[in-house]
Amino acid sequence: ELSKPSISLVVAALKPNLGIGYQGKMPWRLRKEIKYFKDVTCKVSNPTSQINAVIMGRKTWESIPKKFRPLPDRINVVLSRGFPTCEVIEENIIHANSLDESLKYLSKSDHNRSIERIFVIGGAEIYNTLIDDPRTSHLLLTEIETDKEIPVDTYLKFPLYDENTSWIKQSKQELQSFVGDEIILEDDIKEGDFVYNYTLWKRK
Ligand code: FOL
Repeated sequence: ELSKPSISLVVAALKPNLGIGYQGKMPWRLRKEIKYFKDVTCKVSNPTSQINAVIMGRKTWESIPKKFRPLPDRINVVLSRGFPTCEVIEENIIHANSLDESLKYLSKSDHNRSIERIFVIGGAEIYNTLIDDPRTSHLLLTEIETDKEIPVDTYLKFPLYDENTSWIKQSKQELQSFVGDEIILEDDIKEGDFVYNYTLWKRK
């Protein structure tokens, strides 16, 4: 058997409280950041033989503009407790009623291409469950800062900055190696009222 796909969380959050949402939407629109999201989640070692998967909750699916979904060049898995087990809706869209069902589906080798990486792309409930799941090996966190008062009602409950955390922030060099040389990593990117940095965390 070939190597199992890694599971990574991908998320952008406002420091220091790790706010990610307000009234069902993201509190910002960061053009370069969403391009980074697209580049990172699409990138595979060998595009003719591999593809990545994105796993998201139903509300996150509904929040993606219709013209962008399913997210192209990725297998899109949508989770809802109301879905019946696991079914293929169309090319690149899978419905599942649990994370375990979706991982079981993705591990079956009946796809044209093998799955290199699995990215969990939200929302809050799924992130906050998966951060404590030992199958999640990586966290790609975009740390956003601002001077403005940004209304936020949804937060990551991530133990990153706790004293006994098992999550370690990796060097920029480690992040570069994870995303590959084609992706240019700038520091302190400024867009509107926000400044942000891309980070990679690994479980100890
Ligand atoms: N992680 C990070 N780092 N940034 C995000 O914005 C983000 N967003 C989500 C999950 N993890 C994230 C969930 N929300 C699209 C829209 C919303 C969304 C995720 C993706 C989307 O439409 N993406 C398109 C590109 C759109 C564009 O070019 O404007 C894609 O193909 O990925």
